[in-house]
Amino acid sequence: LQLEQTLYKALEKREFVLHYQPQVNINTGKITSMEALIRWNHPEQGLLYPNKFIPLAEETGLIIPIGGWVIDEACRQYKLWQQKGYSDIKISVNLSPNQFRNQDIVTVVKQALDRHNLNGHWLELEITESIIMQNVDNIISILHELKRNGIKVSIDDFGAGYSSLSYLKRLPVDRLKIDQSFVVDIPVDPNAEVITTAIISLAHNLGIGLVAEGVETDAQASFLKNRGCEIMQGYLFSRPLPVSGCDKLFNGGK
Ligand code: G
Ligand code: G
Ligand code: MN
Ligand code: NA
Repeated sequence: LQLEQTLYKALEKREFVLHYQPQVNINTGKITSMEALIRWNHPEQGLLYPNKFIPLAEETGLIIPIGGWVIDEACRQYKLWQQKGYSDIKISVNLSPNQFRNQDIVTVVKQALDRHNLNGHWLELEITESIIMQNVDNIISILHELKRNGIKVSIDDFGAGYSSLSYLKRLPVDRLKIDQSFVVDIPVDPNAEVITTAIISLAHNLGIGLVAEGVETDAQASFLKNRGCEIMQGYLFSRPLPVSGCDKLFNGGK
């Protein structure tokens, strides 16, 4: 209960911050995108990770204003990076199912883009399989509307959910993010390798892009690279960083 009360106030007290984790093209070594990941600077408990408060935010409906803040803040920060000349990088933002259900998400996103004078093609929204299974027809029309605005959509934690593969050919999604639960077991678990390989060939054959998540070792990176998955995210490249760390990263670690 206490956390709920302080969560309610946290937005107006400006206690949320975004950290960012790069996605890297293994063949060029270049950063292709930065994923925004929310943290809560709790006055007593210190830096809290999303697993501590996002479920509560979803239960209480606070995810709507918090999620709106995330979209706006990510766009604001991204604009600053663009102005500093860090070009050809995209920004990725995670969305909760409730944001699709209870909010005119297209309007919220378009207003944030307009406010910061950004073209939609710099923005990627990460949705989960659970969003898709709720109301497929409605989701399809929202995704088409996002696409008309140039906005990219990826399916986060792909393979970890319980949705049918048949939706993939109906949905205008740009990328699958291979769930880190598979990547983490490469090369120890042959099943993880088989599943990862299958997801890669599924994406290739459907003409959908790919990102592998949770890449921690060179062995994992070369396994993925050899199978044609060239965009990767994980501790091997960088942990999620506060803005100050991102600036260092863009400037080559100095
Ligand atoms: O670093 P990490 O602990 O940030 O993220 C844990 C989980 O929290 C991930 O599943 C991620 O998708 C989710 N998450 C991180 N930031 C956000 C956010 O801004 N909104 C939502 N809905 N989920 C987020
Ligand atoms: O949005 P998503 O569910 O993809 O959230 C990514 C989560 O994975 C965040 O909690 C992030 O901190 C975490 N993460 C990112 N890279 C790695 C990694 O290489 N290893 C592990 N264990 N976690 C990672
Ligand atoms: Mn994500
Ligand atoms: Na994920």
